[in-house]
Amino acid sequence: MRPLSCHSYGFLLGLTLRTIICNAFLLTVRDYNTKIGRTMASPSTPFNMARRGLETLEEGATPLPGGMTLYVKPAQDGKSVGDCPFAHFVRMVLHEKGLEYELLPTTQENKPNWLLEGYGGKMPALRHRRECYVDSDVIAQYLDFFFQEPKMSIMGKEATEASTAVDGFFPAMAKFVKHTPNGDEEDKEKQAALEEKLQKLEEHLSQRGRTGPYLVGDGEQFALLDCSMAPKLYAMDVCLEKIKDNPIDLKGKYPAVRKYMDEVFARQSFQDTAEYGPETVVWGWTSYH
Ligand SMILES: N[C@@H](CCC(=O)N[C@@H](CS)C(=O)NCC(=O)O)C(=O)O
Repeated sequence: MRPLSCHSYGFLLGLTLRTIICNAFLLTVRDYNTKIGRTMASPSTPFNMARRGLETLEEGATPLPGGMTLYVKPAQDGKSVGDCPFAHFVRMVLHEKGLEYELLPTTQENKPNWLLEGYGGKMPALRHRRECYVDSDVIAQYLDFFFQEPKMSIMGKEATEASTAVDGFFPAMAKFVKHTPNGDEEDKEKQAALEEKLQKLEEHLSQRGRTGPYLVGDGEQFALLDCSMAPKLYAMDVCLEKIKDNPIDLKGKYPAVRKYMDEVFARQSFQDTAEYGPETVVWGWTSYH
């Protein structure tokens, strides 16, 4: 048997270190999800990547910036960016961290085989050199773990409180927006369910002692949770006006929520990533009707 060269030892050391770091990342994600009571999809690890159609690693212990491609839902034309709030969330994190990436709106027909076979074709999918992650929460935490500036995940009691305040908002909003016709009994029930969630968020944002505009703790730190919520609130804002005939007076009934929405919509990372605009949001959401 040929002895291992220095290069091989370096590679093995790099692979071992990287495995340890990736596993630390996965444990952090699991810990975070357990703390906020969420389950997660199984992301790739160095050991299962080969099975998932990706090449084995040869680089150093920690991932480097660059070489990132984000596969996202396309708009109606099949080429421009679609209205996916989960993809928008990931893009906001990338922009907050100043990370460069290639954006690939991808139709079902154009999905690469490794994405279809290894990841069920799920999007958003972040390919980072020889690794791939799917599920917006997992991607966001991957980015925050390895590219720490600015640090955007906040742990502990304050994070749990903020997560609880937004829990169930998106499903309630989606059920209301997808329902037709507007104004029937079922529609009113779905509106009431959404308003319950808005009230919970209103109370959270109106708590005494908050000094900043954002969701977690005193509201001073812009966090992953804000990146996750901003596109979902944007979808609600557009759909209430353009699809549901303005049934909820946000400014009058939920002023703190309205103020929060205006604040996060004005954020540069949101502005830079909301190019799909209201028309695409309406197209996306009316496709369920
Ligand atoms: N739980 C997933 C949801 C992702 C999702 O629903 N993506 C949809 C659009 S919002 C999508 O990309 N659909 C197009 C496709 O899968 O081809 C996440 O957080 O990433």
